[in-house]
Amino acid sequence: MTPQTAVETGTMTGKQHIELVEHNAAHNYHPLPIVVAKAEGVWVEDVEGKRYMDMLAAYSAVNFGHCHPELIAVAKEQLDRVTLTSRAFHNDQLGPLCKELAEYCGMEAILPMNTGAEAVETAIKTARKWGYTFKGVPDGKAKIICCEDNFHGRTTTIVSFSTDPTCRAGFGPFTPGFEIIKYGDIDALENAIDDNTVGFLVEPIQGEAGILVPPPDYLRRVRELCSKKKVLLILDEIQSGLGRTGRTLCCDHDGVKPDILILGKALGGGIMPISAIVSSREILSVFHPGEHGSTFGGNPLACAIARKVVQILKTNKYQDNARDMGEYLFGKLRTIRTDKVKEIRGRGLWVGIEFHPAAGVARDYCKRLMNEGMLCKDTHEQTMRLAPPLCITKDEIDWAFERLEKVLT
Ligand code: PXG
Repeated sequence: MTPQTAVETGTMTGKQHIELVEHNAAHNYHPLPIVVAKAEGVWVEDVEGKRYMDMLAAYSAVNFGHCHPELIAVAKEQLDRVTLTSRAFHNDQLGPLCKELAEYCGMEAILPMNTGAEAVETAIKTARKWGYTFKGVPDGKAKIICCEDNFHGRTTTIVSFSTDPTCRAGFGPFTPGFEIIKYGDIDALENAIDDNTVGFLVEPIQGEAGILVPPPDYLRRVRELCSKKKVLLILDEIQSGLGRTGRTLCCDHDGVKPDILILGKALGGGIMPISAIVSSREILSVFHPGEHGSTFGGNPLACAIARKVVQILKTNKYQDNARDMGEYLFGKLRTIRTDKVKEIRGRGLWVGIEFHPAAGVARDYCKRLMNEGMLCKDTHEQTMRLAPPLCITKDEIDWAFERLEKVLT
């Protein structure tokens, strides 16, 4: 069958699907050659009916598993009621979500957006305006400190403070107002803070950098320093948050509360993009009508789903399973005897396996695992990331481990 006929009859092979993307879409990704047609829990199925275990969970956007029945039910119910009002009018899901999410995070108020990058942009605007309003920073002088190897998204401002040449090259001129310091280095932060510093934007564990875990007391000391110097601590928990590390937020491990918390990905239950910054009423009071927003931000469909996500999180079921299955998986990984692996690190169900340069690139291992029926993804050249949906069972970990052991040794 020719590709055109196959498109029309909906009977395309995986190869034909990939060719369509190659020919008709920008090449801003390099996906593994699998075409998913449906999914449930930790399993996905390709267009030819082959099943794979998903050990990536859409970079933590599918923390509660694919097509979680309660989330799908809420989405379907909301689809039949109302999906979008814009913020020109109120809707009956936004208010409840704001209260429920803010309270659940132990904070006071939220500002909803859609994608993670939008929420990061929102945090940047908030911190700058807060600096001018509450800290007396001269207009146009606000400085935000960020870390080397950060990943906070793809907008022109966000790539302005990226240190990854691939993210930046060709996209200048860049937004000023950011200073980059070494991650995990408290002295570097102390030295970088000046009178015009309004915020420190940081990931509690750096995901895209390769699941880099900072020194044990880092976050606590960052919190103390930011409080002492009147600098907003802005934690990007878009990937680390909502159960991934075995606690609701990664910063919960350290008993640290940020001034601005950034959430995204799993907040939409893997169904709708919804992100938010969560903060205090005082900090969020910097915004007045017209100063910030988004057509879809706070839409009732996404809010209804996010409300169910908060309810699901309140059971602690997924956090507990991430902790227990994470310990189980790390325990098993440590038994592997191989000279290929340089380091295994992470927290909860978030694992980075770094290969020695001589052992080849991580992508090759991901391809081999794909052939064994398991999907995961490399980050940078040498690190493979495992981040399965948090509903994964012990038997499923055993299944995954068999394949990992085979491919790693
Ligand atoms: N902060 C962190 C820590 C992230 O991991 C973002 C912000 C941006 O979120 P949005 O929703 O704007 O992508 C992320 C995103 C990709 C990709 O395809 C993105 C992430 C991880 C892997 C791939 O751009 N993380």
